[in-house]
Amino acid sequence: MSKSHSVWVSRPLFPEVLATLAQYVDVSVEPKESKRTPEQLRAKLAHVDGAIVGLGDRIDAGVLAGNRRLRAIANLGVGYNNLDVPALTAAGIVATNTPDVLTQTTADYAWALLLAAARRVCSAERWLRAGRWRGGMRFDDWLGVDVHGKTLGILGMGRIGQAVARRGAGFDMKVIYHNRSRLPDAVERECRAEWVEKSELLKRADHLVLVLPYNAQSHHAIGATELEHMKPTAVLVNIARGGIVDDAALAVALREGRLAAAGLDVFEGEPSVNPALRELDNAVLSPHIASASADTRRAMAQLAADNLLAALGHGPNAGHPPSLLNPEARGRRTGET
Ligand code: 8YV
Repeated sequence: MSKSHSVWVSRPLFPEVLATLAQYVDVSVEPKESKRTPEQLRAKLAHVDGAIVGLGDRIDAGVLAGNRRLRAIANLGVGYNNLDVPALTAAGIVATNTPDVLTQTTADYAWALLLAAARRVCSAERWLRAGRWRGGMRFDDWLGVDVHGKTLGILGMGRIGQAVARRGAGFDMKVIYHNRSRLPDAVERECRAEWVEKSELLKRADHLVLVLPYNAQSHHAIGATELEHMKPTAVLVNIARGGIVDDAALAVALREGRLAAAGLDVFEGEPSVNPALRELDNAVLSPHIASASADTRRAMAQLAADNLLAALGHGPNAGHPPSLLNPEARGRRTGET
């Protein structure tokens, strides 16, 4: 029997999550994730009440133009720079994201990249797999840089930045951070983190982790000038967003040995990756998987589904999406619960 609302899911999701949706609404799911043009997105959204989208789906005023039906967009991610929230709000469309459920898993991955890049794990593994470990290895081969006991810098100190900072204690690290607003004293104490100016962060950090949201202000927050101020023994980790780092400038710094290594999970223009980065042995590269543990991706998908159902007036949270980005959008569309 057809239900009162229809939703579109822009990529395959966990079957149990789709089953939750299907209890309340008609669901159409794309068989694979793919980059869609604004025209394709407009067509997909034209005849549905809600949608679950991901970071590759850019939902802006152009995509929404002429759409009189859509009432809710649930983003699969805590970052939502793919959503033009003011345009959604103006159109009376509720927008949600997936905070909290991915904080610890994403912080773990920052450490995975930091350690892998600092200790050359991936290039050593490539070398071994290539059959090049035949004895005669020198005692001073494969020297990396230490992580323990060093100063960890964090740019962006929201939930994930704080979770990265807390892990620093286990490695006996001093933690310094820069954020637009300073954390309350109690949180700084708990994270054992000291606020510093950005220029000082760049100079003092032995290793630097980027965890800030992407917007016009954070575009190329780490560019050629910033890289010049970092230590040549430093590792740079980007688990935030492509575009926060000037990837071309980073590739030059890594090639010239002005930075020891980088661990990158996000890229400008991903899924394309700057070819200069792909050629570098001192760059550890992964395809935007910081939140990708089985438990966390399932929890993100479930939260997106819960948000969408609630926004459309279904399920235990009916009318109250757990992670609403634009409360001012509610009630603007006729017929909304
Ligand atoms: C992605 C993320 O959503 O939550 C975010 O902002 O960047 C990630 O969790 C996920 O990797 C899918 O692209």
